[in-house]
Amino acid sequence: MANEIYENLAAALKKYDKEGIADLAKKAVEEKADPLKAMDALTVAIREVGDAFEKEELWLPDLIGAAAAMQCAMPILEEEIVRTGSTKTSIGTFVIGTVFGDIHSIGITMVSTLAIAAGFDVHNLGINVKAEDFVNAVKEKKADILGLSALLTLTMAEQKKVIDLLKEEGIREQVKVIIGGGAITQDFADSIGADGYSPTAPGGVEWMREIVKSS
Ligand code: B12
Repeated sequence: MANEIYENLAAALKKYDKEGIADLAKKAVEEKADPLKAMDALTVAIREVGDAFEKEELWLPDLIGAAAAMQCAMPILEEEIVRTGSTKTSIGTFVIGTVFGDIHSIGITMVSTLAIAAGFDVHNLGINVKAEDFVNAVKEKKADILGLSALLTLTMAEQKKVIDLLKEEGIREQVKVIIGGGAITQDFADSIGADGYSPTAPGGVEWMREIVKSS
């Protein structure tokens, strides 16, 4: 039964069926399906749409349709993740955003949701965030961890720019930086001096929990 709901969610995303996918997400919650598995099924499906776009089998309106459908299901699943995982006291302060020039938002929404559920005080700066704005937010919020997302090969360099600016401002040692996003690899993370990298939102939040535990 549960597997069927994940398959149906993926199928609704591929049909860009905004109403149907929201109903299925509600059904998944009602039937106590695992919201993380539901998100995983949607992530796999939207990546398949992305792959077809790369091969020119689908076009930009398809990406937009798939993203719109995904964003109809996500808030319902996120609410369930936060509801079942939320803790009262903050275990650390986390600032996250997608770097300048990049408007992909679904990945940071997932990381933010899981971080809230894990007990972090989360400040999601959104998309297209300039290096200065990341650095200012780290100072203002006294962030323990900064998360940077980049989905485009073209915007990966912005992650380095943020880390360099933290160094210039003399606050690099005060904050741990974790990076992620479709284009990112561990080698790239090492090359720009990031503290952490994860290809997945749950993996990233697990790393964050370990960091605050050991500090
Ligand atoms: C949906 C989508 C869009 C939507 C975005 C809507 C939105 N609100 O986000 C729209 C239609 C707007 C869009 C636009 C574009 N897109 Co687009 N898009 C995608 C698509 C299909 C899915 C992205 C997504 O949301 N995935 C689902 C989420 C959950 O996955 P994710 O973001 O990777 O996040 C996961 C992990 O990476 C990780 N993670 C992410 N961030 C972080 C951060 C931290 C700190 C951590 C720890 C982990 C982490 O956690 C998440 C879950 O586990 C991808 C294909 C793909 N394979 O990703 C292309 C893709 C990213 N897009 C691409 C392109 C080319 C574009 C455009 C340039 C198209 C165009 N010609 O205009 C524009 C770029 C505009 C811009 N300046 O940013 C290319 C990028 C190629 C490249 N390497 O540079 C891709 C790979 C498609 C392709 N195969 O060609 N896109």
